Amino acid sequence: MKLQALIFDVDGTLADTERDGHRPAFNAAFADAGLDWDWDVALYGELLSVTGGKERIRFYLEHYNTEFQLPENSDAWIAGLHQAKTRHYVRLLSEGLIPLRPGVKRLLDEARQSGLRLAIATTTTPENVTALLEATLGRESLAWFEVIAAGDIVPKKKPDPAIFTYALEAMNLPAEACLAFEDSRNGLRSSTGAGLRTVVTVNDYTRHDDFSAAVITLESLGEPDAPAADLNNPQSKVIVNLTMLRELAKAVN
Ligand code: XBP
Ligand code: MG
Repeated sequence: MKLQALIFDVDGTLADTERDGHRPAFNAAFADAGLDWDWDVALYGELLSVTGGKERIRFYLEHYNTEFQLPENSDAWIAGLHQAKTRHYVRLLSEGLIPLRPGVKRLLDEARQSGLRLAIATTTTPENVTALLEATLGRESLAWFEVIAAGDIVPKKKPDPAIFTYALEAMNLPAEACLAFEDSRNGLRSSTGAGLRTVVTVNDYTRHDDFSAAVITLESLGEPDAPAADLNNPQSKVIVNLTMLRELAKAVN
């Protein structure tokens, strides 16, 4: 089937947001609340096994900080802490410290010029998506994406396929007409669970994950002056463009 749309994950895929964005934002919110919790780079890598910030805080308390006495209304308490984290995260992004990953802007531009439809399917909070797009591509870029499916819009977060299924239904497209872009094992399980062929671009937190279900696993989308390594074929360096994506969209897994 002809390729009609590209569906992008956000964290780790559009930009390397986790280590230097989400992580310090969580720590700043903890400090504001008078908590002495410190999520260092290594611990945060372990906590990334759970998607969703609120879910991640609860997982931390259940597995890494079991002494901590949660207040009675723990859902509301965690939600308040997480709102503070979102405020810090949006501020960090607005400072322009987190760039898009190589090839992202180039590919979005090419897709728009060719009339491909664009969507986002992410676990992160909607404000975070807006802040990233505004800070990196300008305010008008929000309108490039026909659907921005984010956060608690579906009852189950990745690896559940619900968020990708939601985006497909909102676009009224079958999975065979689309490609997904992901950076993590949980993300890949979600996209392939929705029937989507998926291009994976790894980052330092995810490069050792099992990506055997991806149509291709790359270091990044690549730029003309810095092509990206194919992790399963290290001699091959690629610059992901629409010609290549149309071929991948035909690939049978
Ligand atoms: C992203 C996440 C998110 C962010 C934090 O996963 O797991 O939880 O780390 O965002 P994916 P919130 O890239 O697979 O969508 O704190 O806003 O939940
Ligand atoms: Mg991701």
